[in-house]
Amino acid sequence: MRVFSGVQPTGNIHLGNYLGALKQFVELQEEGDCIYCIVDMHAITLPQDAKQLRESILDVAALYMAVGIDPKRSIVFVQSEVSGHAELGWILACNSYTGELSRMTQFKQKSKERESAPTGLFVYPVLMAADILLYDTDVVPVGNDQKQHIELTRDIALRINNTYGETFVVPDGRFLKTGARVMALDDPTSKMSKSAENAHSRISLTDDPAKIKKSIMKATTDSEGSVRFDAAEKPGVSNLLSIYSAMSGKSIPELEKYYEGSGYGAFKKDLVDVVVEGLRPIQERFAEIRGSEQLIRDLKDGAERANAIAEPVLKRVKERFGLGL
Ligand code: AQP
Repeated sequence: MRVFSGVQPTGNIHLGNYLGALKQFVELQEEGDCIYCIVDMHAITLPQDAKQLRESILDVAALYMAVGIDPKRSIVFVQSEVSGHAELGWILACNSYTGELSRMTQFKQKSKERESAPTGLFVYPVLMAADILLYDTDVVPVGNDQKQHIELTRDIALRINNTYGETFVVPDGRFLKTGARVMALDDPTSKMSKSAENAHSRISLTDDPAKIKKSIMKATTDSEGSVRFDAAEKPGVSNLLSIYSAMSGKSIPELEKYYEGSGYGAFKKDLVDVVVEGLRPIQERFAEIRGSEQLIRDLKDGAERANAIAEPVLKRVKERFGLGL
């Protein structure tokens, strides 16, 4: 089973990325052949500071390894180091339609905040399809917010297979039950995001205990005062319960029972401890890996190994389309 997924280096990985995607990345190493990418070309669909982007690429790579991705067992690399992504992206762009891309909710959300949206933001899902199809991927572990993009990838692959003959493996998304959609702490109706303006809307994996405490204690709840899961009526408390459950391994009913009769204060304080202790070993490993020269060596080696898989796939696609000599 070939597994592929990626994270954008648009800031530090947060609990949503971790619980929705990265935890699966680590687990899947037991089951398949895993390729994990730092998708820097996706990051530039919105303006980035070049110096900051380079740092973020290395931060995300070190965080991948700090949460338990083994760069020897899996392939870890930076997207722009393998040119096949851009090449295949163009071929897929010629086989996708503006109508289907206009329906992507992520594009609608991100473009509505600006006067004029970059073309790259519009074709982002096509590049994502190329990332996945370039490696004959079977399974794509992602958060729920990526469901629509995975569907589009499947549609494009099937369309090309039907028109040009068997060209691509048609991949499946893999979504978790708990953590698949972690919501913002300040607004539990929108997802936790790296690029949201309010830093207290998220918990980054590298946040120190004081920041974690402040963000959780400020988190939006409700006036009812009872710790119970009800995503529609109590989205804030339900989000905190999901985070608590995913970080501690305790079930939501177990937590509801434990906090029966106690207010939000005690619940939030315990959640602070669970998150701080859960992130401590990751932060210790991150500090070691981020400063090491081995990190760059692992990424270079990863790009070579990724390229060795991508090249024959791209050759096959070009042959099907009659491209080149
Ligand atoms: N809130 C979330 N809950 C669960 N999973 C999430 N993911 C993102 N946010 C949540 C999953 O994390 C992986 C990497 O996401 P990404 O960096 O490629 O892009 P994104 O989904 O756009 O993430 P952000 O954090 O919201 O970044 P910005 O702010 O830059 O757009 C994906 O598998 C995603 O599903």
